[in-house]
Amino acid sequence: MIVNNVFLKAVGVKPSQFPDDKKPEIAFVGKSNVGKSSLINTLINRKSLARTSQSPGKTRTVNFYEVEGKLCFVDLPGYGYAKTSKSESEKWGKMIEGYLLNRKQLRAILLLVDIRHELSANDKLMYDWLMHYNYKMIVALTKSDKLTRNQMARNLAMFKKEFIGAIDVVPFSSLNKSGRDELWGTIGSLIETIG
Ligand SMILES: Nc1nc2c(ncn2[C@@H]2O[C@H](COP(=O)(O)OP(=O)(O)OP(=O)(O)O)[C@@H](O)[C@H]2O)c(=O)[nH]1
Ligand SMILES: [Mg+2]
Repeated sequence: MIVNNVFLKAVGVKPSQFPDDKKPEIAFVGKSNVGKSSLINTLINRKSLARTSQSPGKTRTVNFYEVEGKLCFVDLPGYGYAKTSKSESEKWGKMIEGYLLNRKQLRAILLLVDIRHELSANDKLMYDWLMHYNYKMIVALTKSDKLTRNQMARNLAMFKKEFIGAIDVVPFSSLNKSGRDELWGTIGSLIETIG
């Protein structure tokens, strides 16, 4: 997919601030610092339209990026940020639920996990919750540039078993762009079939 036309359409923390057009949306979900904003930048060929940071907790709002006038990528704040206070994490929960529940335009979730690590309790909760609600899910295994080919193959096989309900499980690197084409292929056919 060649992307020429993308812009930040809306930023919000509650449903009344979310855009109300009908474009299909894909939401990027995962632990803080796993690489959600970086993955969006890679998919849309932009260096830093979605703001990224070395320290977790960078994305604090729900950010809507319209892509080629056709679909919308939704960048969400990450979960499991250790320094977050209880009231902050309650706010996070409300914001995420406010988006994920009842969002008619939402067609699929792109769930991100770090390919190097075992799933956290929060990752498992999120996956189970998403499966329970029948979301269509694509999994990106991020930071694959940090592993050797053998390690990558081993962890990919492990994650495919964990994420048995996902449409696709794809090793990905925002450094060397590997996995980009496969992710676009899966996103493209999903949008074509379910619009
Ligand atoms: N080596 C490597 N680093 C990555 C990759 N993807 C992201 N990073 C780095 O990981 C850090 C976090 O990336 P972000 O894209 O900001 O992560 P995020 O999931 O949006 O984080 P929050 O907004 O805090 O939830 C940054 O320093 C990125 O450069 C990757 O594929 N490979
Ligand atoms: Mg982010």
